[in-house]
Amino acid sequence: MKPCVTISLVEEARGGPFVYWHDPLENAKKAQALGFEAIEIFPPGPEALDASHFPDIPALTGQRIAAIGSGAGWVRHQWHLTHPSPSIRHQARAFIAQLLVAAARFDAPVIIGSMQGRHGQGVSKEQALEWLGEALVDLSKQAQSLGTWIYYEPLNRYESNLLNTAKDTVRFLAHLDAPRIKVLADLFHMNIEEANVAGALLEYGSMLGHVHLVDNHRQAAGSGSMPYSPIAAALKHMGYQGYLSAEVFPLPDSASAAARTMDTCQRWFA
Ligand code: LER
Ligand code: MN
Repeated sequence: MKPCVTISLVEEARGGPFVYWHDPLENAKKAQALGFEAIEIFPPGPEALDASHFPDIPALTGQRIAAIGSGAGWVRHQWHLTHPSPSIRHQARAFIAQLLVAAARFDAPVIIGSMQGRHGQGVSKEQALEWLGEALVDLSKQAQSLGTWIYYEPLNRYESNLLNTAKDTVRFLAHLDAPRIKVLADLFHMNIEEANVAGALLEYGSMLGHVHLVDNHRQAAGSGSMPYSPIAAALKHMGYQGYLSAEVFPLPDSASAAARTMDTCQRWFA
């Protein structure tokens, strides 16, 4: 399992759970000094990943880009995949498709978290899940043609009312013809929704593609009360070899949050 940290490039996401902010190359170097061989980027849009805007971090530092977040489509534009408006749903899907192309430059999968949206405002749960499924099938095809992946992230009930648990997520994805979708397990969301986080990770099995490593209060892993021993045992049992990416508040500051994450990775997940 490989430690990773998040870097947000989105001013409108200020106050959000990202370890580092802006200046991707400087922050990647700071993370590297602490031992992080990978970073996860939260860009404002696909153009922010162009060669003219975004440094070739893999070439400059040797670090991998573990994943690219798509949540700016929601944070900046209020687009999502299950919105009542067909044109907004279309814009949401196009935004993610453009990110897939931009991220392919780094062989990086794209995350669908807050862009999944929610039902309500005249949209039934069945309808919203149908739209979500159609979008995932289509985006899976686009990911396949680029040789990359989508990470679908179930959220807690306060952020989405579509799929909150591993049980519901596994059942939903199993019925889709979307082989390029994997699951992103965010321990913060799971700690709210699952009776047993380690057991829920085991339910994902080979569907698991990425992990957001975080403590129960959205701060750095190891600073709260999350039980990492059974979680690490479950991931080891599954043979999980992906990233443990710190999506946490930069508290008390970015450097301390990153260092605490690295300690926790070495203590439980090495
Ligand atoms: C996205 O990764 C996520 O976990 C959301 O809760 C962001 O706020
Ligand atoms: Mn997350």
